[in-house]
Amino acid sequence: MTTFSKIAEYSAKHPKPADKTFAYGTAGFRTLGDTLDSTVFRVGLLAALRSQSKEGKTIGVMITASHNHERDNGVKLVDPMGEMLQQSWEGYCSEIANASDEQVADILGSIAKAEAVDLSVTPRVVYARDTRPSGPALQAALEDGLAALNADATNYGIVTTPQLHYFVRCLNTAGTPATYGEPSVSGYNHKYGQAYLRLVNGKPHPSPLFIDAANGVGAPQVRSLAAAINSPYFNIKVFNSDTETLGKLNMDCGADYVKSNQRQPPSMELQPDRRYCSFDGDADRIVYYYADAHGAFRLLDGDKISTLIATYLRDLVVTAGIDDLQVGVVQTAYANGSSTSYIKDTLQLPTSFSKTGVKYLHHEAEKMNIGVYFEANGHGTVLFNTGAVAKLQQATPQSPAQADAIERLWALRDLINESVGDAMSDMLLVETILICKGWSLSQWDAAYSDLPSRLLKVVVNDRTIFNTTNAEQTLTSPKGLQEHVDVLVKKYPKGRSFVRPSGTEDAVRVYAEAATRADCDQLAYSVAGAVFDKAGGRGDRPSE
Ligand code: G16
Repeated sequence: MTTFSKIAEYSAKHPKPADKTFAYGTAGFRTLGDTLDSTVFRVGLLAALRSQSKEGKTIGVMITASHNHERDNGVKLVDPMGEMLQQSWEGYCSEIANASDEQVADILGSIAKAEAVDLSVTPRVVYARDTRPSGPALQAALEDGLAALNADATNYGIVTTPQLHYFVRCLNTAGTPATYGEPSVSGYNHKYGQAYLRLVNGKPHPSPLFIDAANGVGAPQVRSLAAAINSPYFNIKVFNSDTETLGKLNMDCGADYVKSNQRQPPSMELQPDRRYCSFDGDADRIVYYYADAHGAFRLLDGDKISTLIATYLRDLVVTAGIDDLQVGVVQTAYANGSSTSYIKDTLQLPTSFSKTGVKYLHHEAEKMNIGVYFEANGHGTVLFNTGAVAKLQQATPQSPAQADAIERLWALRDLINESVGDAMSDMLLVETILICKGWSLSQWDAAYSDLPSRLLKVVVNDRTIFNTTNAEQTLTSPKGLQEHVDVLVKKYPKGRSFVRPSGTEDAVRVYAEAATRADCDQLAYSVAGAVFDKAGGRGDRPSE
């Protein structure tokens, strides 16, 4: 039986900073790493309670700030199937993170009561962290939270965020028909590596893939994956792999840098005909890029990845002769307008839009038989819902081609990390499709042309005054700002722009696209300027 008797003693070691308010945002708590001690301790308590509320299923805790600056850190909970924490519990996270030190045990008790938690169940929690310097101290705080509730806790060390999600799903499905794999790094490498080889065997060997690992945990982990695959089908060269030197994580490298700046990391010189990709700091995002015939940088972001995957899956479903197996795509407001038109008009696949945050896209994708979801920033995956699995099981092939397509769909499902967006699993999926089609990156890129787009950040005094509706594309406050944005957008052919507060950084994001690069940049900077002037901009006013 869990008692809360030890909480006060442990809590005293992890006092909450009086002047701070914490909010469980787009991807958990994210802020300066050295302010998060009390929050991570309390997340440990809540993780244990969450496990008890799920009859002792294993809950995951990941300590990471992913794409954010090295001085930041964060923490998020992973639910039993490896998915993001159920949204109704996010409020509890914020509530307990902001409680006074003396209130912690009482609040935990009231959550236990509200959720009718059986405190006699043994809590099971697994945890891991990325390579950030604040990680070890935060891990110790988490361990105190878990010890205070006598949780059965396992430390998975330094792994990628998607690997932790995978372990959680493996642990909770072991011995069931939904068994997912071995809950270890070698189990992960084996599962995804073998599925990859099943799909590409017999095809021509690819040229090397050049990977920018953002100086993060993706570097050692992708090398370990390559060692496990141990085949000319996976020949990689890893750049930006320094996880030891302070200040290097995500600095002028990584998926967020490449997507936001629309250029390769300065540390990499692009050669024509080569394939490049970038992970982010915890390897849950990936973008591809190359130099075109004129040496110009060309980006293949999350939209391009999702259209590549959706096209391939749609073609396999057609070849398999499974008529009513529907493939759909979920995007956010950041999706390039050209990608949305391509999915709707050329591929003729259903699309739907959700708010930013993979937790929202994931739930939208679950409604589709095969739901491909990606954010433009390269964060996404594919889900096969129970209807899709049943249809695949019932399919009776009438020809060798149909049998092959069905087998490939099963192998693809094994290649995909369905618990969350995963740079390494997504990379193997993209490589598979390129190898099977015999495509270069420019052939992939030729499907449609992106509209010029620009993503800017504006630092303001208080980003909580920004509220949105319409999948975060329309501001409802500050008063009058949306009307101003609308006037600016109307000036530019194919113009589109929106403003939303970030859930992971202390900034407001401005997205713009338009028919030409010059128009797009003018629109982006005029909207960012309006935000700065009318809503308490801080620091330098955004300018081209
Ligand atoms: C996280 C979320 C993503 C989101 C990104 C930016 O990514 O998991 O879904 O797109 O933050 O969110 P925002 O614009 O609210 O700051 P990551 O890679 O940092 O975990």
